[in-house]
Amino acid sequence: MTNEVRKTGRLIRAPENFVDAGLANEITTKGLNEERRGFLRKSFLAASAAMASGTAMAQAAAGFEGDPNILNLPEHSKTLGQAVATNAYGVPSKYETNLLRRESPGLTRVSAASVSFAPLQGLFGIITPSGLHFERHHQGWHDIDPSKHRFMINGLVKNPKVYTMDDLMRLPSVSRMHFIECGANTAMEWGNVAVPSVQYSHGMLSCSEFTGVPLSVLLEDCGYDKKNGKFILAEGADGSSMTRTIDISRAMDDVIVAWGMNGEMLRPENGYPLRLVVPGVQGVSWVKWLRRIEVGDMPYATKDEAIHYVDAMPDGMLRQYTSIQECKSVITTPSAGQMLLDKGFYNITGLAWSGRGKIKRVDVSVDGGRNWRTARMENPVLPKCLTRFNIDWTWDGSPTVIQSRAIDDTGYVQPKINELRAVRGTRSIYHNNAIQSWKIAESGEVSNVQVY
Ligand SMILES: Nc1nc2c(c(=O)[nH]1)N[C@H]1C(S)=C(S)[C@@H](COP(=O)(O)O)O[C@H]1N2
Ligand SMILES: [Mo]
Repeated sequence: MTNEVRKTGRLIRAPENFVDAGLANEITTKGLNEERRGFLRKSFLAASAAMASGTAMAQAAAGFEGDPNILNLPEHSKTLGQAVATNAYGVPSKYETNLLRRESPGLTRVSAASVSFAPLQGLFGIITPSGLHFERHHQGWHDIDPSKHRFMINGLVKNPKVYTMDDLMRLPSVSRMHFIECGANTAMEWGNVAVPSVQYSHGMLSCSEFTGVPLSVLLEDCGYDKKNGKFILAEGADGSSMTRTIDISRAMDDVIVAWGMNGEMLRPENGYPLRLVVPGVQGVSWVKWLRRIEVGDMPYATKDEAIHYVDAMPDGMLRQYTSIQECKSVITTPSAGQMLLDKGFYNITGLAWSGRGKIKRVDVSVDGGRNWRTARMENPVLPKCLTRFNIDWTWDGSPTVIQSRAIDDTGYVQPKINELRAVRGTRSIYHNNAIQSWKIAESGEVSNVQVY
C-alpha cells in the first residue's frame, strides 16, 4: 500500500470516540441526524479544499509540511510529565471517554433488569477490556464480600461440600480465552428492526481470559454419582433465582468455576467473586455470583429454561434447551453509524466465533453477497473464542453492501437471514446467527440493512 492510498482512506471509526463527545447523543434509531450529517460532510469538504489550494496538496503528499502538529513542538515534548499513578486504578485516556457500554436507545429499562452493550465498533483484537464487557442482569448486580461468599455442591454426590473463596483458590486452576454471547444477541433483527449500530445489534458479546478451577475437579472432589448423575443445576446468589441445567458431559468437559477475568478478579457486574464459564453456550448459563451446584438425574426445567430461553418455532412448538451459540460473524468496521469520508483504501475488520469449536474460514463480500473473498484471520484462532479477521478493500465511492460469513471447523456455514427464517420463523428472540449486512451509501454513511 502506497502512502497515497493510505492517506485517502478516511473513516470516522466510531460515533462514540471521534470529533466530539456530543455526537453519541445525536445518533437516533435512524442513524446520524440530518444536521450532524451535514456538518460532517461540510467539515470534510472544507478540509479537502484547504489541502487542494496552492501547494498544500503537494506538500501534504511529501510529508505533511506546513502541518502545525509537526512544526510546533508540543508542550508534552518540552515539559515534565505526570508522576506514576500508584494510588489509583488506571483509566483510559481522556480522549477515549466516549467509548462506553451503553443501554440501547430502543429498549426500555424494566426496574433493575438491564442490558448494556459492548462497543464492538471501537475494539481491536479479540479481548474485551473488562470495563467494556457487556452486562445482562435479570435483577441488578451486587458487589459481594468474597470473605462471606460460599459455594456449595450437593445432590447426587458422596460428599456434599461448602467451599470458601480461599478453599477454591488453593485448587489447581486454568486460564482460558472464551467468548460469552447472550442468546438474545441480535434479537431485534428477527423482526427486521434495523438497530443503529453494531454495538446494539451484536454488543451482547464479549471475550475474556477466564481463570478458575475446572468444574470436573470439584465434581470429582465431591464424589459425584457417575451412574445416576446426568445433569447439574447451577444457581446464582442474586435475587433473580437464576438457575440453569447443564448436562454432565459438558460439566465434566470444559466448564470452569471462575474468579478471574483478564488477569484480575471478576468485576462485580460480571459475577464477582465467582461465576460459571460454560464455553460455547449462551450467556444465561454462565451463572454469576455462583453459590450452588446440584447434581441430578434429570433436566430441572426451571423458569429460565421452561418459560424463558425457549425458541418459538413456525409450527407453534417451543424448542427448549438450545444452548449452543452457533457459528456467527460480523464486520465491526466499517459498521452502521460510522462514515467513510472518501473513497480509497480501507481495512475491513470484524469478529467470528462458534460455540462448537474453532473458526475455519471467514469470507467477506463487498457487493451484497454476489462475490466472496477469504479474509485473513489473526492469531490466535482458539476454540469457542472470538477470532479477528481483516480484509483489504478499496472503495470506489459507489453505494454497496458489505457482509461477512463464517465457517467453523464442523463445516457449518453461517446462514443468510432468509435461510434462518425458513427454519426458525420470525417469532424467535434467541439464537439469531444470520449474516449481517451493512449498507454503504454514496455519502459514505454506513447503515444497517437486511439483504436476502
Ligand atoms: N446470577 C445470575 N447469573 C446470570 C444472569 C443473572 O441475571 N443472574 N444473567 C445471565 C445472562 S442472561 C447473561 S447473557 C450473562 C451475562 O453475563 P455478563 O453480565 O457478565 O455479560 O450472565 C448470565 N448469568
Ligand atoms: Mo442473556
